[in-house]
Amino acid sequence: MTTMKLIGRNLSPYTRRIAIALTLLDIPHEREYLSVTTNPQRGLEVNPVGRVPALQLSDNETLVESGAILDYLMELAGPKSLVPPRGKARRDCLRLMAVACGVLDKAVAAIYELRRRPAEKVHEPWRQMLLSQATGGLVALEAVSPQPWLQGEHFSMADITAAVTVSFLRVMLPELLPPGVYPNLEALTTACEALPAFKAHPLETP
Ligand SMILES: N[C@@H](CCC(=O)N[C@@H](CS)C(=O)NCC(=O)O)C(=O)O
Repeated sequence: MTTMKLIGRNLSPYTRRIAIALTLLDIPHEREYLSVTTNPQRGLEVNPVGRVPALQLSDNETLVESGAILDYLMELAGPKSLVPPRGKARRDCLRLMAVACGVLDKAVAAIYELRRRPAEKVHEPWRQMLLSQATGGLVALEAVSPQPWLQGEHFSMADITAAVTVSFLRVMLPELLPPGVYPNLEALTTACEALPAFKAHPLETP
């Protein structure tokens, strides 16, 4: 294998942020649109913990975990990196990405609570706890107030991660985004989704 291969589908926001970064960085790649829900066995073949995304670099090297995959891609990108190289700007970017991914982790867990359990085994207080944690992250991101991006003039992986998060929630957990509550995040997401790299990897419907 000579071209790297991104494994995972664009319904996964963790996968989608990698796909968008690959396109923005002009890194040639192939895709395997794997759903680990319908094909858990393949998920375990590509990642010991059966999750997407995975990035296959060669027949004997596969990266897992979207943050670790991005670390590799940004190293490859050098000066075109979508994460600032050092200092406060880098720390801010990593923190914003972590908050957005935290929102996703909690939202995905809340979705699994409803979709993966029999109705009589859903523990509503736990689901509400997950929703309040996800909301905490959204409120923190909203407070950053993009101008026009989360890091001012510098578009970064923080914007990509926040936007794929909001787009995913709009479809999968709209109760987390009551109309008018997150105007800054809504505007940021609209601006990101208008970019060709986002349009090249549209969110899939479940
Ligand atoms: N922290 C991981 C999260 C990946 C993740 O949770 N992916 C979901 C798809 S959105 C998945 O594969 N879920 C299957 C499972 O956990 O069983 C990352 O950033 O890559």
